[in-house]
Amino acid sequence: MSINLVCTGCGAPLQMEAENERGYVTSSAFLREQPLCQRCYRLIHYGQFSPSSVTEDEYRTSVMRTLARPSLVLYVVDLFDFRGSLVRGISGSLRDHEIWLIGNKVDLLPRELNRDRLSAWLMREARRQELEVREVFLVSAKTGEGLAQLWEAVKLRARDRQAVAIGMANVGKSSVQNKLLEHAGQLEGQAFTVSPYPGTTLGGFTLKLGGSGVTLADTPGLLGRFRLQDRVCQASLADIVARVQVRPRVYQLQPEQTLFLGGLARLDFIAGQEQPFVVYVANQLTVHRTKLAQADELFKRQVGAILTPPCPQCDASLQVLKPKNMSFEDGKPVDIVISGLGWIRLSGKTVKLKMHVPEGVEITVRPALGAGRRGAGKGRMHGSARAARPHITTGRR
Ligand SMILES: Nc1nc2c(ncn2[C@@H]2O[C@H](COP(=O)(O)OP(=O)(O)OP(=O)(O)O)[C@@H](O)[C@H]2O)c(=O)[nH]1
Ligand SMILES: [Mg+2]
Ligand SMILES: [Zn+2]
Ligand SMILES: [Zn+2]
Repeated sequence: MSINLVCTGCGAPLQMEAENERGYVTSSAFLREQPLCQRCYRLIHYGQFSPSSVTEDEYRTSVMRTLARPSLVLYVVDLFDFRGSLVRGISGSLRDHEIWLIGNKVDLLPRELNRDRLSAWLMREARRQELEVREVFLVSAKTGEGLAQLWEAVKLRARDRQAVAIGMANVGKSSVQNKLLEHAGQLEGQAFTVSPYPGTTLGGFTLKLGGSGVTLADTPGLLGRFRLQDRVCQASLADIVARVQVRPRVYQLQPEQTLFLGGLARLDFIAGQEQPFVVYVANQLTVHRTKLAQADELFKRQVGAILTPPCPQCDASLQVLKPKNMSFEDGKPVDIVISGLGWIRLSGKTVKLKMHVPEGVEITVRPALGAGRRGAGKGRMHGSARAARPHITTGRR
């Protein structure tokens, strides 16, 4: 029997035949007013996650179907991994709709990053991706920051159309939608299923809010081989995803020194003057400094042990790092961004480096995010005015 209904948590079409496939629902759960599939049930009640993700084709079909109605697109990005949040090749499909860029997880960013400049930067980056963004909101579905404003705006401007959350897996689409539900006063009953693992939402589906007349739509996210958070195992995910505000770690390095970010990325300082390298990764990730001459040997012996993640359960492709030469002339500070892991801020002094990451993981370079040398501490700051104190590690070995 095929049932013409979807799970009210993840959007998967419900079915009663195959227990191990998505959308499986028991007959008693099916009879509930808001049926939940078994996968959502286990996730919500026992924290058990069964991996399942949509293929690129399924993704596009599901998004296109959702966007067939007049929509206000809430394009959700994870501020900690902006580039990794961009859905490749989707701009064309969004062209007919108004787009708002929702920079989520703002709670993770160090406070030294000026919010106004961040918004302006997001707007520029979006334009570069050919996204005609009308508004930018910086929010945190975790702390609630910025969500009252977003809800007010949605309520006002999405009466005659649905507000659809779009974006890569794990950026927080469902979490943001749940916060909007909360602001709408719809606390009980339905909620979009959320989990720490990418690939939670499996289909596009809508939820009409009583009272306000607003309809919210959630869509699945895409996974990408170029993002580390989509490549590590479930246990290692907890080691690389930032949970609280990131504390920048400053390493004053001399040439011929190496930094390992866990065992997933490695920076070799080949040539240049002694200078600071500021690491922005999850606080719980171990950063290890060593001599360049010893780095190969250390990696061989310690990958999966001191240099972890990857762990033995992670995909074998993560146990091999591919080198890439990079050099920078004297100029403004830049960030080297490792998709799904974080970034390293260079001082702006001339430098020759070798960056190593697993095959396929994207490395990009951007002007240093937020405060540059002069801008630090100036301008309007939201929230606490105190800048995060960098943690300084000296050049001695
Ligand atoms: N620190 C922080 N974590 C967040 C925030 N919003 C969401 N998360 C976490 O990010 C993870 C993913 O959240 P989801 O809402 O399931 O993300 P999604 O985009 O719907 O993911 P898919 O359904 O897999 O595409 C969960 O662990 C959330 O708790 C935020 O503002 N700050
Ligand atoms: Mg989701
Ligand atoms: Zn479900
Ligand atoms: Zn692992």
